[in-house]
Amino acid sequence: MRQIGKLTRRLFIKGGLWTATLFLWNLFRGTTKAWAQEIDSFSGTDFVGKTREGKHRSFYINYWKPMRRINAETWALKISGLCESPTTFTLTELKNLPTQSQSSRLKCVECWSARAEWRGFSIKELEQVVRPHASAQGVVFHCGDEYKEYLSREALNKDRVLLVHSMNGQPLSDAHGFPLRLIAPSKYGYKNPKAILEMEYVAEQQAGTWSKIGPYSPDGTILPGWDHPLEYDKQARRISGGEIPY
Ligand SMILES: Nc1nc2c(c(=O)[nH]1)N[C@H]1C(S)=C(S)[C@@H](COP(=O)(O)O)O[C@H]1N2
Ligand SMILES: [Mo]
Repeated sequence: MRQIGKLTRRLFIKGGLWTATLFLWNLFRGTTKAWAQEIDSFSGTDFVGKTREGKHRSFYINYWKPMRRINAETWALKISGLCESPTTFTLTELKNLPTQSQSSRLKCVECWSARAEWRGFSIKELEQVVRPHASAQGVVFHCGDEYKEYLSREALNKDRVLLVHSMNGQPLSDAHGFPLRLIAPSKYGYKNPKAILEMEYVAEQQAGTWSKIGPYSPDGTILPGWDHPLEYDKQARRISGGEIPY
């Protein structure tokens, strides 16, 4: 009996210590977690999947995966792969490049389209610096939400294809691809990658995220058919393929 008494007492002491340790550990974890949330209130974007809850009501917002908010101070556009001088550009450097503005319509394969005024620069401005090799056929865009898209250099160097940092007179919002996105008006929305982290010059065409998961062409040129502009009251319009003129 005395033996048993000793044993339970020992177990109790050990168990108590263990419980206390667990308690303190959880307390510590709890407070550090709360503290981390306070300094990083955007640890996942609010805009995963598809929503029309953004500031620009004529747009659906589309993000492939939850994403950490991009910090303008620490973000830099990385240019890698087949080029003479791979380098990085800060947002300030990119904003200092000669800018162009254009009004163009973004059309998703899921019917809708919407128009905005975009402001940015041509890829030529970057290519003068990084000097892609002759073997570089195209660019893979790596995005903050692990979205990936490929465009040929030929497509990227066309008129009205811009890397933009501003939408309707404001810096791009997180929802629409802060700090930098591609606008290629004759291609479907999925060829307009947002929240770009890196541009990688590659030798061969690669399938992007969307053409891997859906029945969508890797090339992504808008085909003749119908469009449902969100700001035109559900009135479907005929389109003849390529950039939408209205
Ligand atoms: N990084 C990233 N870019 C992306 C997408 C995405 O999921 N992630 N979706 C694409 C698709 S399918 C469309 S239609 C447009 C939508 O642009 P918006 O969100 O500015 O309306 O973004 C494109 N760019
Ligand atoms: Mo889309």
